[in-house]
Amino acid sequence: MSATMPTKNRYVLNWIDEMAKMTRPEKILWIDGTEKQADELRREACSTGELTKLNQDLLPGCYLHRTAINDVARVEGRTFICTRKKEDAGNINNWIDPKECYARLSKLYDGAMEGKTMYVIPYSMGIVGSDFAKYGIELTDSIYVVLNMLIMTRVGNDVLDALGDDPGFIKGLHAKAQLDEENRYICHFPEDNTIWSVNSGYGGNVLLGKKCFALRIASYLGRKEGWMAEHMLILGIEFPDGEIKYISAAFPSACGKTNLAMLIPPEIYRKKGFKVWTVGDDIAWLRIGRDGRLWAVNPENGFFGVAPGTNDKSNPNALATTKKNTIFTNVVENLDNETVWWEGLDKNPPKNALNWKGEKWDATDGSKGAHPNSRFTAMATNCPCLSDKFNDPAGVPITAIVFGGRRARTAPLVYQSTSWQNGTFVGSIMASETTAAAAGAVGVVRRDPMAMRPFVGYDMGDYWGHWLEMGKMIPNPPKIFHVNWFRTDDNGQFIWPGYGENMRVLMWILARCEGKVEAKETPIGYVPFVKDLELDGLDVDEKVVEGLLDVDAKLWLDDVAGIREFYAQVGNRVPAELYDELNALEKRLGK
Ligand code: OXD
Ligand code: MN
Repeated sequence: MSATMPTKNRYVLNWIDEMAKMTRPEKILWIDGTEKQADELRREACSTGELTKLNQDLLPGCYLHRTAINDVARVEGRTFICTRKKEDAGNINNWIDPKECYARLSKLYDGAMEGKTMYVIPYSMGIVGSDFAKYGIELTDSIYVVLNMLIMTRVGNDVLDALGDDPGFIKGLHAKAQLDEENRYICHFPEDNTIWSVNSGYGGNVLLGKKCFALRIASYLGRKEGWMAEHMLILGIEFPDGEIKYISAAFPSACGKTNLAMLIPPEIYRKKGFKVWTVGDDIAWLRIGRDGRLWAVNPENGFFGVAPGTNDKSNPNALATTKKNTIFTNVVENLDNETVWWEGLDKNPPKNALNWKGEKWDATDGSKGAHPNSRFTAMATNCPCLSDKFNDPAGVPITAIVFGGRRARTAPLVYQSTSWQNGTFVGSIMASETTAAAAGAVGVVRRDPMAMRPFVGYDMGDYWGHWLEMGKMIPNPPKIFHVNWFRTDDNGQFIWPGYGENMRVLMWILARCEGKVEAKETPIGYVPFVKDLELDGLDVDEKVVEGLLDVDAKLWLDDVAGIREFYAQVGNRVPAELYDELNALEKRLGK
């Protein structure tokens, strides 16, 4: 490499040399974070068809990308945690011995960048130079990855300056190779600070700062270093007197995390002067502050949101966020005005259009135009309700942690755990059901503890142990709650209106944190008295809300049996304290 290198860090340079020897790119380009360089790359990507420039009057700075048809989502079955000892990866993760994995993938990377450019992306998760920040370098042969990373993370030479001569950076290697599904691997080597991804071009598999680093590797580092990396949104509720209380919340995919993070308060609150501010929609890094509270940052710099269903009712803030400098992936291309469309945007699908595969498409044929997992990648700073603490290196103090799942019957609208240990238990038993709404049937339960099932970079039992340890170390911990927006009636219809109305539940949660309201004790924890939920302006009967809050011991006893099975699957590192919680719950339920 030439003398014009933006760093002298020998760990960085030696590693890049080694990776380049294996992948053999024609040239190497350092990404410097400048608009000038990004623009050249956009131009190049448009010339090869990797990107399509959209209507710059209607959607300034916006582009469209299509992935390969066989490459549209994260691939949990091809995602591996490669610790030296299998038991350290645990039973929930896929595992390959690191030596074997390096050898297997080296063959796939061999010459994979021949005739191509290797882009070197120095990036920071968190604000460069802050206590929370962690640095990574991603090597990739994809301009799409570069342009997405420029939105989703903080990229540039200041990252290299902040890293200095330190070896402490996450080494990420990505090559599209042949996009061969059979040989697709998303591999994490937490003991080596390394991520190798090959044969994919889909965001969740290749934007290595996101799930791979900020959750899988970071969760491992968090355990070692005494902090937490969680699959959580962060939002602030501003009271009329200007005080802001922050909540972080973990939900499995398809439970409306981005919508909750950007919610518009119902009129009753708006009129009084309440506001909601978004700090993050997907990932939170949490540390104990000097004041003894738990403080959170969103380590990302943008949103990689699901497009379908996003509209000016469900999430006007997200929609506004996508109106400039956004990369759309796998949505419908409107050929008449060079804009984009997706199912649920509005009721006017374009007539002259291409679907996500790039085929001529018309909604009247009954097929979907956008892929259900089509995405927008947009700068956080585009978001109208972005918190002014988004760029605060200290983060925000968390008052409440909320877990949520999609349960047709079992979980009430909201309940409060009785302690940090009990709250950890509540997180560990989180679950979502696949809904068979039409038949009114209750679906299959998938346990997704803390919404981290696909994202913990080590053994799940040890991860729960880390939660318990953190609880002992936080002098003034947040209170822990569970919500369920998804209870259904006998016809399979959702009972609770959801969306912005969820703020009513968040307000009860905050009131509980401040000791302002009493609650009803049940076997699973504290649930609200209906009188303490703000129902004004809501078209839901008090009796119905009463029903939403009930705890059916029979259903919960069935659940206890399911939890036992899941704990057995997690294996022998499940902390004894969680079994104590489970046994005590079973007893309280009357078994
Ligand atoms: C996810 C995502 O899959 O945030 O959870 O993309
Ligand atoms: Mn997510």
